[in-house]
Amino acid sequence: VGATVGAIAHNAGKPEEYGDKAARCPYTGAHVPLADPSVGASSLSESEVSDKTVDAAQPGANEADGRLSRVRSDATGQMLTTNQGVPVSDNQHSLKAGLRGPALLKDFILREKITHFDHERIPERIVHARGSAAHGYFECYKPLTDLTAASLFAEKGKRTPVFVRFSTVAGERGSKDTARDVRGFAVKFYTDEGNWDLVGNNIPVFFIQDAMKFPDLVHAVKAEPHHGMPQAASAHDTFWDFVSLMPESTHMLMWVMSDRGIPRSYRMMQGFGVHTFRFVNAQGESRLVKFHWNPVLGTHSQVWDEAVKVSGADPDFHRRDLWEAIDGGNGPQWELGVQVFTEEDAERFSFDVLDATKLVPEELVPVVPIGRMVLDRNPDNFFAETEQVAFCTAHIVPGLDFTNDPLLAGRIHSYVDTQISRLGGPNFHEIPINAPLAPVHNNQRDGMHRQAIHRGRVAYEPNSLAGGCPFQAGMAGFVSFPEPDTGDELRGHPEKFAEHYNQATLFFNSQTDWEQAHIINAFAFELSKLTVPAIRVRMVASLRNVSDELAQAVADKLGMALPEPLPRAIAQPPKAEVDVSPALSLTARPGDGGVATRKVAILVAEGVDGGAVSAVADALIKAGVVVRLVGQRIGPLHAEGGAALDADASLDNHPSGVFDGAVVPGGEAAVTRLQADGRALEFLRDAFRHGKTLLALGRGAQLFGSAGIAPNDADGGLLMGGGAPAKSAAAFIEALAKHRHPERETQPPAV
Ligand code: HDD
Repeated sequence: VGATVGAIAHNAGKPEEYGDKAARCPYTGAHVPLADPSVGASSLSESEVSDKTVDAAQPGANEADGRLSRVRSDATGQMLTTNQGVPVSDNQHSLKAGLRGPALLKDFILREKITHFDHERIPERIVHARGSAAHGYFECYKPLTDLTAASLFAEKGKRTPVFVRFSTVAGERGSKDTARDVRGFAVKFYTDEGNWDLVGNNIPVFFIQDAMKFPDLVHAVKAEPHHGMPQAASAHDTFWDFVSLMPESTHMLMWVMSDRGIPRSYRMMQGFGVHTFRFVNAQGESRLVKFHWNPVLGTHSQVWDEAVKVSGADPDFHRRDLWEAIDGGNGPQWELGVQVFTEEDAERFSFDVLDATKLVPEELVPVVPIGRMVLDRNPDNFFAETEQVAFCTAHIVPGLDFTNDPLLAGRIHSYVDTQISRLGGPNFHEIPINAPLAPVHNNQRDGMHRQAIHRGRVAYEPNSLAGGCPFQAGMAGFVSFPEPDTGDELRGHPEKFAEHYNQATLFFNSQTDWEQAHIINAFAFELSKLTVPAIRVRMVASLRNVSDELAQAVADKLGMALPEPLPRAIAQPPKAEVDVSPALSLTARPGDGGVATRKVAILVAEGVDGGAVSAVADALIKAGVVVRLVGQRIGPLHAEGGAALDADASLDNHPSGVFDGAVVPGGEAAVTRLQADGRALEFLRDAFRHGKTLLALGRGAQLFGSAGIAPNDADGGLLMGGGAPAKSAAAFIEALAKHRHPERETQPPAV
């Protein structure tokens, strides 16, 4: 017992838990094969689909890493110097005129140190301020040359380095990870024809249809300007005032109020390019395209009570989760899928594909997998990479193009513009994390913080003095797709943009019972926080256009009468193509069935059954689970019979929210101690209420009884053991793979 458990005490065994050393060195291009990626239906032929696992992985996945090594700095074994490289003799004392005398102005060492410190902060992003990022690569399944000339899709097995940043939207840089919010999913592809930034979200639609409204939306959702509250929350008057006056936001509201707004992990959420983009092939032919990232681990979320508690227990919950998974060699993977369709297809749809508040149902156009993305390396420095990375929707490469989506048009301007003030000038493309792998040659010169040293006397074009260089690429360069003339200049929107509710209804009707219940609870919670009742009434009136069942349930929870439906912009909305889209439920993507990187607590106290602890811990670690022995305090304790154990977490520093499941081993003395510890009872009640997988061994079942949790055979996640620990552990692992057990939920919670 001591040996096994000792190995996981105080993180000493972390490498073994997460994988061996070799797997944790992705720099050499370690290739983790994709275990049967589960994605939606495909319109590719069978041979094309079965062809998608790449047989010959190319070594050296992260070319971008080599480029960054040019600027890496490592002080190991080095002397302390000033910024000018002058060795510093004393870093503890400023220069003074006498030991008790005044500090001297000529102390350039003190002044340089303080001055640099004074300027360490840069403005945070106006939205998506809080985020976490990682390096990795994208790997193409098969050539897509018939559809696009984009070089990253040109060859089977071709790898393109990526840097990906996930984020919340509303909170400030230091806010919590588990706020109810949209999550950013921004991917920078360092292609060999320049950088392509696919700046998406974990939700396939957006709140508004036109960039003209974006500053208003953001002002409404951010902390209210008079008192600076609330932080990282949409549950306040100004947000609901704005969205209740903006019916086009209703569809997106459904997604944000669903469990999509509180993901379990960045690794377990989808990503979407949101807008309709264009693929353009070498012949100049174009198809419309929507981009989808589907996580191999499946789509999983927290429940609200859990998200609230985890925000206190670990405000860095998602950042830590991503970092630890990559650090341990379990870098997350997504499949990139595309919905490809023609302009003629689009014209037939009941909605406008230029309207970012609408999605294209997968039943209408299937999602076809075209490649996979693996994140396998953590940044070396948060500021240099994660903070300074500058994503811009304007960063696009030959073979891709924009459409006339009016939201996208504003974005093409906004991102470049914002980087100029955020990163201090127009040369932000030279910051190492932003610099393309493709060579850069143009006549743009100078500006703040210029790094390149341009040679020669020619900085204009045309020229003869430099032989005409750099010369125009002509058709080999980026050629904008010739969009046909679309009419007179005017302010307004196309007719189909005026239908606001069909897809909100589609989303609600496509959810399971428990997902619908969570949506109702979320609306009721957010609206309960409003101080102006009229806003609440207007919002519930709007929900009547989505579903009377939803509106009534929300109204009941708010103790209010059901208002008349909000008048619609169009009296006769077009009939939607589909009534239900199973792909919109979180349950559509259960994941690969594995439990690697999931976290499990084994509750221990003096006198615990050490044999059971050891057997269960062994089985879990073998399955890739991260195990913590959670004690009444951290440190050594004695198992039944005297064997030494070491608790590497405590009921105070690791409450149940940070775990995916918990095990209570037997051992009479231990169970008696835990029965008298309110924290242990609270731990189990929370874990139960949050739908976690729970296992009791031997007398451990008595602790559940004390917590008010009764055995229930219908609950697939409540295993009251009885059998041998190893056998129980196997059943526990199977239940853990289901992520959560919503079938036990009652309204209000019984425990
Ligand atoms: Fe945006 C950041 C995603 C609409 C203006 N946005 C930002 C980030 C993501 C998105 C993921 C963070 C990038 C990073 O990690 O650095 N934004 C979206 C999506 C949208 C969207 C999916 C709708 C489809 N955004 C949108 C509009 C505008 C902006 C309509 C302005 C007209 N977004 C910005 C910005 C930010 C930004 C102000 C803030 C920081 C930054 O760009 O670099 O320019």
